[in-house]
Amino acid sequence: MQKLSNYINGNLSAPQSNSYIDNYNPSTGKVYSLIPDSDAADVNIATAAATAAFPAWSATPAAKRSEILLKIAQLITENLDNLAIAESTDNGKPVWLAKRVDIPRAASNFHFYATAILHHASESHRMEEGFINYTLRQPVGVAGCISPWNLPLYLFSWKIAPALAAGNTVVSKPSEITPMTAYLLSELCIKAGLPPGVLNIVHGYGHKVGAAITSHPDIPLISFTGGTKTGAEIARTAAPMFKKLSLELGGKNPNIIFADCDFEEAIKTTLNSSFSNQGEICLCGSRILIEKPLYEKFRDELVKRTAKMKVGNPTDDSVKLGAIVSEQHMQKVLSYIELAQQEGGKILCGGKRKIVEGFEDGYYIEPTVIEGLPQNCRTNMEEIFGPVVTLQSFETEEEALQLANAIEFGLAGTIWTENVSKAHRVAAQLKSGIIWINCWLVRDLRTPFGGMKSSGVGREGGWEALRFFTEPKNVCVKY
Ligand code: TXE
Repeated sequence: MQKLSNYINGNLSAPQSNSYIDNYNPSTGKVYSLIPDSDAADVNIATAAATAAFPAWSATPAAKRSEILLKIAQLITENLDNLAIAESTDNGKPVWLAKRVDIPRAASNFHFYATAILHHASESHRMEEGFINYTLRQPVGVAGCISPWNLPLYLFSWKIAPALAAGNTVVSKPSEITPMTAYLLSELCIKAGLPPGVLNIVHGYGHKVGAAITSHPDIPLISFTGGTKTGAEIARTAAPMFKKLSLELGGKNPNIIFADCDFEEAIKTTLNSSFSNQGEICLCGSRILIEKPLYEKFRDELVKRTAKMKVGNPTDDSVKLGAIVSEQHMQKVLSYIELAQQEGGKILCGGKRKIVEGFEDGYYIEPTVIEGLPQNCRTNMEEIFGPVVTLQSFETEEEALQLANAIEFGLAGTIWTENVSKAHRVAAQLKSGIIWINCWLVRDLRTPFGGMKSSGVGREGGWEALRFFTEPKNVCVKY
């Protein structure tokens, strides 16, 4: 069985413990590879390598750093098919989705920051009294990057590309549930000629490797995407050490559908925002709020189309939903469907584990639509992170906003209306970091990305990420 390696100081190596964790293929429920069960000892070695590599990498001209990162982007593109299959095998998502979204986006992340760094300029402030200030934006040092399992290479590269472009070195940890494409990336980094120690990838559990990264005194900056509970734990560790912190956490995003929307567009996109990637995207809309006059028509059409969505073998191109990432996560999602019924919800379609012929042990769930629940129940307040959405109706704009904002999360939201004034009015009042009007998940990498409230702290994307991964220093000169 294939054994993955850590990537430390330019070498592919076994963990110090020499022990391994089973890696499951969620579409079959079978173990198919082994992941290093690394611990603090490996993180210490990786951090020492990253610390040693920092002076040379941060002094490398941006154009040279850019060249190497562009080479990595090119290698990702050349290996698109292999990487997409690997991502699907590890995560359960349809291969076509990984080919169309995950892997091209990973290449774009490197491409974007490799070129952005060439345009990264800093500010200067002249004072009338004969002084001039300029801001030096210097790389911070060793950046700790911890990423989740839902968009494995996409989110892993979203962190390490700007960190490296800005001149930091990195100690990173992909999710232990989906480590494969990060491992394949380490092979590509070697091919691309990334100097040893610049990027280190340590595989293993969050409570061992992740905790060792967040508490390491020589890692002054942490970028994390994952669950809100884990984010709170990381913040507790990092705060007394005064680390720079960027946290992208959970969501419970509303889709606000006004009666004057373009019905067909709203339905089509809502299907996507509900069930893309099996609903395992922090940006998925999981609470669909529909203006009363449209409620029944919208509900009936959504349910009709949801019931027709094909769930199954992720390598089948006609499949819309693949497998849920792990047995544990499948059980969590199913327990929320159970809870929704106890709370008085009515299942309009789906609601069960799906047994797929030939893949009987795989972790599949039927796309599920639920109605009849009040906003203040757990089903409508907590992140489920699976193919489950609830429907609620509202009568006024104020009520829509009140429902939309009545949660601890504030990551994203969509607004559907043909009334421009109303769209802007509602967008301004939604307490979320990202709003889409009459669309969903349209991503321009220049825009600020992140959430409010329990959805996170800080923004990444565009200049925001380059600002986060650098330390501003003001230099004041008398002339
Ligand atoms: O995430 P974890 P889990 C949400 C979603 C999901 C819930 C829990 O609701 O059901 O979080 O998922 C590492 N110190 N999202 O438990 O554990 C871990 O190894 C440092 C939303 O799988 O947060 C992995 O690499 N690191 C989300 C990463 O954190 C630790 C995507 C994320 O895993 C750690 C995923 C620790 N103590 C889940 N413990 C999104 N925002 O997109 C774990 N990790």
